[in-house]
Amino acid sequence: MTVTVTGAGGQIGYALLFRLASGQLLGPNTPINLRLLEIPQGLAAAEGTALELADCAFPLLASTTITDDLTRAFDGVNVALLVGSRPRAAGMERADLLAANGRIFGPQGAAINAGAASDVRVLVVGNPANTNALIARSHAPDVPADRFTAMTRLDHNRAVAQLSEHLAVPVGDIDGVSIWGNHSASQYPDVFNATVRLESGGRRVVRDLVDERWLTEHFIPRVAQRGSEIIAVRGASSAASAAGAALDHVHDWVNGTGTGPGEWTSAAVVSDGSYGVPEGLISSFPVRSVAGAWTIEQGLTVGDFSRSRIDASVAELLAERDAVAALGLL
Ligand code: NAX
Repeated sequence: MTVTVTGAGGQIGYALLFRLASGQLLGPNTPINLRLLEIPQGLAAAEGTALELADCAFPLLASTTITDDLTRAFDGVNVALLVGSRPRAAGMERADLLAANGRIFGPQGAAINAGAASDVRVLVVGNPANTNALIARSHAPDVPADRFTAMTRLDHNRAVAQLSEHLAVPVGDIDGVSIWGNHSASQYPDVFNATVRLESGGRRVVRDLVDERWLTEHFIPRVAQRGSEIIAVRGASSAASAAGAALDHVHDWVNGTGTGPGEWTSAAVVSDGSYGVPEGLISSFPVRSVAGAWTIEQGLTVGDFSRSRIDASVAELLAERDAVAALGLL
């Protein structure tokens, strides 16, 4: 399998590539041809990482190519992890940020359209992830739209971890958490369909174990602003946890999620209109991977508390879509 990682010289790249090459992305039986895409000023860092990858002598790593050329990077790609993006600089307006990223993700989408393998799967990690994925997708008309996704798995994992800590139960005993909307502070982590496995074998509904005040004042803002919390404490943005979530996303996409009650995860996928999210928008949903494709979990309870929060995050996605459309980036 050919796996392309953009922004490979950055800190997520450094946390991601060793686990990826050891087999944690596609499993222990799939050799990988790795393509590392960087901008010219990032090539040396990517080359340094590639030297260390070689020194790990990973049996599954068949080849490593480092390039700043889009055609070379995406030729025959099966899995594209689009990590590199243009961060918001001091004083940068939102339109400038969207325009700068449009100049990155438009050409990358076009290169994927031109050269990717027919089974290509794309995960956008670089922010603003949902809208960057929308831009890439709009430049790849020959690739099925559902192959373009954006990462909210880190938000999902953060939500599960917060619940686990609050309820003092193992993370593996929690099911049915969902992230809705945009990968931004407006995202909505939803526990209304979540349950906790009991030692007796039964399950308890999470909503019966947490009060609304904890949800509104602690859980929702802490999950949504966890990235800022990490920066404040660590002095740098999340990298290892973001890399872990990217591996989780692609691994589950390729290998499938659980089929039992509540065994879904979260990913930003192209909306089919489910739950009132406008068709075509790349929004986070509760999803399962079935036969290698994401499907949106249907029939979940969405009460007023959840509805207003989903709508607010979707409104932000629509505003981002309108802004990039106005800039001619779609
Ligand atoms: P770094 O600044 O450490 O690395 C980014 C790398 O991308 C740099 O080496 C840079 O040279 C490269 N790059 C920039 N433009 C490029 C282009 N056009 N083609 C190829 N490479 C390019 O950032 P890092 O901490 O690795 O984060 C990467 C992105 O992930 C950022 O946009 C960040 O906001 C985003 N995140 C997304 C998360 C999510 O859950 N979706 C969570 C973590 C992270 O914040």
